[in-house]
Amino acid sequence: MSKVKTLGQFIIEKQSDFPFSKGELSRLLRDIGIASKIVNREVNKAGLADILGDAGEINIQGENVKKLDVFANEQFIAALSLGGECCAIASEENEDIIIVNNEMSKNAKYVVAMDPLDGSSNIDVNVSVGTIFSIYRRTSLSGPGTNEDFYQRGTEQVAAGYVIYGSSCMLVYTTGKGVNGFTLDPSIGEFCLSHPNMQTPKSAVTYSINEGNYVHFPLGVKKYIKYCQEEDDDTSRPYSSRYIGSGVADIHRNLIKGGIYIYPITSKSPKGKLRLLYECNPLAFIIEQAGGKACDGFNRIMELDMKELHQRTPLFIGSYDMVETASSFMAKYSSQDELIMTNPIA
Ligand code: AHM
Ligand code: MG
Repeated sequence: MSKVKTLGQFIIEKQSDFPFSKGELSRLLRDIGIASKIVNREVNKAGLADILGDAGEINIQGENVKKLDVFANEQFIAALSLGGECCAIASEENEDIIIVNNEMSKNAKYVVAMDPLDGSSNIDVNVSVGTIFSIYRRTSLSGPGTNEDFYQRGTEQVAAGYVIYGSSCMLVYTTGKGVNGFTLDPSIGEFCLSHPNMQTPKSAVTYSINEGNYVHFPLGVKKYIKYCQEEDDDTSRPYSSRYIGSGVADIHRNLIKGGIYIYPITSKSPKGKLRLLYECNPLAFIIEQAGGKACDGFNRIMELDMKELHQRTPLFIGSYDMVETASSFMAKYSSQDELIMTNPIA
């Protein structure tokens, strides 16, 4: 008898956690798993196929779109549309929501927000990239999904997860009852439970931030970085600096080994760079479920109001004590007014 538990088996087993569920959420997670496997196959052969480099478009965030971004976006949209459990999709790659308006989906209960290929600057250099997803119950009653269905706080997420296309492919997700990680076994084409009940260390010795932007950081972040670099035996400082530039990969490593990831406001990105809906909220849900913490420097990420589909926010996320310490530097040396002044929607 094989001891391997596949993602499909695990999802069915866990369905009993939701006594009134009719299995829609399980099928949605299954659809995401299928799209991830297809994207992983393409990521693995990216160096061979003609899918490297720019697709020659600029996305709505003003960044170059890579061919794999386009491919991943299409795959996830196709899987979610055909699956019949989601009535609208919000994607980093699309300015407006995608309304799934086929007979099967138009009255579906859920909406899905996603960053189909996070870390896109790393695609053509064989460095890990990822997909992030976040699932909400719609707030509109029936018919096609609406923008308002996405304007919910992160605390309302029913499930969230990410896929990391790394040295192995992993899918990590939560439905609010802990975090579980599955590794793709390419020989059988299945995600298998490899990291049950993931917990992140309360404190650790790694900080992840793009220090190239140092001069543009708020004083609280500059002071915290200096604190990380000071010598102190009791707290094992100086800490190590690790920054891949793929948020999913940095946060996945920090989830397992402990650490803090920060993307603060900078004068280049006065509202922060990362997006609340499909990057920060799902990552915050996972990290909190694993015992960590996520804030914008002052406020809990999952309690921020959603006012724009592609809203940006600063992000401090990771080991609980490290995020607390970084926040205390923000409280001491920076002002929440910096966020409000530079962020008219805050
Ligand atoms: P993307 O979704 O366009 O790939 O941007 C998000 C990424 C994060 O994954 C990563 O941590 C960060 O942006 C890197 O930004 P920078 O190059 O400014 O450090
Ligand atoms: Mg991203």
